[in-house]
Amino acid sequence: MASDRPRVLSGIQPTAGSFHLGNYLGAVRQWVAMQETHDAFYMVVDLHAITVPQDPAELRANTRLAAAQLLGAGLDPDRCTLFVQSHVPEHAQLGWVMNCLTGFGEASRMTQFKDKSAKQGADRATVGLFTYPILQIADILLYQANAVPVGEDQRQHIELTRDLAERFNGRYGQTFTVPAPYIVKETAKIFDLQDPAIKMSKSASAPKGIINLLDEPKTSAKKIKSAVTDTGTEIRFDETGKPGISNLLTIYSTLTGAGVSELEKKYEGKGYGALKTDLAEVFVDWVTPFRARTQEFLDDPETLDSILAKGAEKARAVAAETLAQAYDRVGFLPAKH
Ligand code: ATP
Ligand code: LTN
Repeated sequence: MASDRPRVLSGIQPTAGSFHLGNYLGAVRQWVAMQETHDAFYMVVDLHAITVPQDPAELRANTRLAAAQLLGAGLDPDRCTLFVQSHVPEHAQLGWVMNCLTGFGEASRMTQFKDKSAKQGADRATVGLFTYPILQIADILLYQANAVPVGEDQRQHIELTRDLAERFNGRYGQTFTVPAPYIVKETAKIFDLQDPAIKMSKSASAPKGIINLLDEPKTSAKKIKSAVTDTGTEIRFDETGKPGISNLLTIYSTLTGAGVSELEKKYEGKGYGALKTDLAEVFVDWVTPFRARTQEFLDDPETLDSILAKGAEKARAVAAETLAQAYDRVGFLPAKH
């Protein structure tokens, strides 16, 4: 089905059981909104997941779990194309071509690689982790995406994607759409509840600092109530002076739709405790139906798998066309059938 809407593409890794609140507010929330305005392609990036060691049974379960959470968050298979990256072999195929166009130095400057490889030690970090951003480039360019909704930490990868699209187009003729990052300023970086100097992250946050959406809501409510706050008592949005309170205000505002200044007024003269108690309740009210919807898809793996199979079929139709064009431009001899 051809569409005159702009294209959107994004992906999320099945590397943890549960999404966290940063994933939802920074990325997935935008995915849900953009199904209404864009021709939307969203995927669970299992090829990216194996850049660090994965237990096979867990990876398979987490891939289904990620898809169920995306549906639970509001993706609608009638409004978007939801699929699993490894079901579309064109990603790895275009990835190779892109590897051959990317400079070694250029790839070496990716901060995510530097952080993650430093954590693992140079000997344990794989070549796959090094070329991770280049596979991501292929993901995006295959779908001729105009916009890529992600959190702030992904900006550098999208910039590299733009550079590579322009390089390929310059060398071989117009082939790829040059994509733009779609990063919502307010929620681009949700911070750790215990350490508002770092982003909420499945690999870096301590358990008390991260809100996992599939945890018991009571557990998350407790974490919100014990979030670190700043000195003073005033509830005011001030990212440098009051990073803890500002983070809670961002979360509150996004989950309810109330403006930050409205919230500042509402809590004038009240203490941090009142804000945290109310936010805990807001979160529980939001997450309870999310968990129930996710569970419905987990309880019905046949439906889930059939959504993913249809998604892969739709995705392949688009990806195969772009790959054929790219192969032709590069000078590969067409295979005769
Ligand atoms: P890791 O800790 O392994 O890097 P992660 O917790 O950052 O993982 P990803 O799976 O890498 O999560 O991210 C999925 C999406 O969520 C990406 O678009 C990413 O930019 C976004 N995201 C992740 N953490 C945050 C955050 N704290 N605030 C806003 N967006 C985020
Ligand atoms: N690197 C991304 C996941 C990802 C992605 C993509 C995001 C893989 N391929 C294509 C946008 C577009 C991350 O969230 N860590």
